[in-house]
Amino acid sequence: MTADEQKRAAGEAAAALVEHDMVVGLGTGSTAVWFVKALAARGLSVKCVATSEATAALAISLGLPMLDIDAAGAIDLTVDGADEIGPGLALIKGAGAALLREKLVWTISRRCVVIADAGKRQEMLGKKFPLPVEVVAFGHATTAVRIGQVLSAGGIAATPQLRFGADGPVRTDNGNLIYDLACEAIDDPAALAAALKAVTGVVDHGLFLNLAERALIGTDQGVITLFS
Ligand code: A5P
Repeated sequence: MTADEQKRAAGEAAAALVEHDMVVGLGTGSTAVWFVKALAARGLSVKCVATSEATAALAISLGLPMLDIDAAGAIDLTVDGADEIGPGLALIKGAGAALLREKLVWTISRRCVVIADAGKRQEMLGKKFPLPVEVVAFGHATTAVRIGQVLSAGGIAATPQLRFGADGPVRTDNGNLIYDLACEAIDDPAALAAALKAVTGVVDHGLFLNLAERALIGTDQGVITLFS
């Protein structure tokens, strides 16, 4: 099975968890796309809250009814991808630069299900994927220096790298910038999460801790479920 086939299997398995009349959080990224398509194909009476403009556009094109996050208030079930899945279902997210809206949706969800291909599982967070941090544009280089100091204090020798796309620095849906932190290993995700969040200018980071209720992982042997 290719990684994309595994993503599709996980997304379709997650769509089977959705019930009539639920408010559903729609994740962002290539795995979440499979979920959104499978959910739309079920034709349930649901309302959806999107975690990015891209996902909203896809969902609307498929006829899914959308709800503003503030109108939703609470969400029954959110399904989203991840870049790394570590012990206890601690996650790194944000390769698609949607981490802030994702976290806003996840934190008001009764249940969060992460969907992924098998390659996303890691024994320790940070080994494979850089940790994204969303930063306000004003003074961002100064904020990056302070992020570097936080990393040094935590024994992480990484220099924050401003994320670029084809047209220059990547802007998030919220107009902010992304710095990527190639941590190599994150021994204490909770401590790093708190220290990053305390830096003025940091809006949020891609560490999603104690949020996922379960993971549906596509593997060559089928979709396996991991619980937190
Ligand atoms: C979007 O910002 C991310 O958090 C994605 O959910 C994550 O990068 C997973 O993306 P894929 O499903 O494309 O691997």
